[in-house]
Amino acid sequence: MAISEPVRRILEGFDGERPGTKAKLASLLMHGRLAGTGKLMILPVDQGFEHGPARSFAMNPAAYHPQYLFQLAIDARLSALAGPVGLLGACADRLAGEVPLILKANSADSLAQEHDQAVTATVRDALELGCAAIGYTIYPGADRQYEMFEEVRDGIAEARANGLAAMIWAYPRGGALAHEDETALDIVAYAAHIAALLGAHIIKVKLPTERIAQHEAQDAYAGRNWRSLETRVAHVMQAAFAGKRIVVFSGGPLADQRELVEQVRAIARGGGHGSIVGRNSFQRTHDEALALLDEIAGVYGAAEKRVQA
Ligand code: FBP
Repeated sequence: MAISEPVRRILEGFDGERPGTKAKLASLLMHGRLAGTGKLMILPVDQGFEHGPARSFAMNPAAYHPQYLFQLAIDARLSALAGPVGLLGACADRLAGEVPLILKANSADSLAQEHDQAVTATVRDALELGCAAIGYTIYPGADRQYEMFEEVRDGIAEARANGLAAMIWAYPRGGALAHEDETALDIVAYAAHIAALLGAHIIKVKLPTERIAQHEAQDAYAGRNWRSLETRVAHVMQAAFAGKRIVVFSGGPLADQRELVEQVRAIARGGGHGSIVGRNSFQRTHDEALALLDEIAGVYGAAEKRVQA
């Protein structure tokens, strides 16, 4: 596999990393419609765990079936499918090699009140499933954040020792954070930075708002205009080791296609590495999802059509 120049530059940002882990990052960056562009489009499907099955799949019941979700990622020629061990295990053997996999190795449900995640899979599971990476959620700000950081530290160390890449879903919440603080610019940038410091190669955050939540950070953010999403994305990239870590932005709840594509344009202009779009993919019909993902891929510079002539 020849590595494109944009991907080579991204990999240089990981100099000092183990060759096996860098090769896994290269395999993600060189797969699918966005292969070689330096951008990623990932389908995450852990919402059944996080939000419950009906809230996740009732809108498009085909999506209750793991094979539908695999096939969607394959048909859209996405960079990867991310999900918990049971979901990946349901189809990984039959569809081995058709789409790179990221094992979501911790999970939470919305039945609990505490902001915490249980470790629900191991590095061994990721290796057996043929995954390129293992992923964990952290909740910076939560009362149990330090235990989560320690669990993730152990998981990432083991993943790297076994030649896997590591991804962190960095979602501030809980503790003293008000709901609107979770997506405040300073808080999202802080969460991305913590994820980079914990050793994540790929970091997932929500799109930041203009809000600055921390009183102590007001001065540091004063005197700049944060009105454009592009500028805010660029700041989050800065917080991720000056753009040396791969940062992808989440899709969020089902939204209008035009609005989503506008957000993707801002992510691209701000130097973000791509999108991780779950509900907005599998809560649409298969054809509508492909149309949306095609348009997003076009914004990120996909060179070829999804279905080759
Ligand atoms: P979406 O594109 O559906 O927002 O998926 C991204 C994701 O990170 C999922 O992996 C996760 O289940 C979900 O968001 C969590 O969303 P929330 O924090 O809003 O519960």
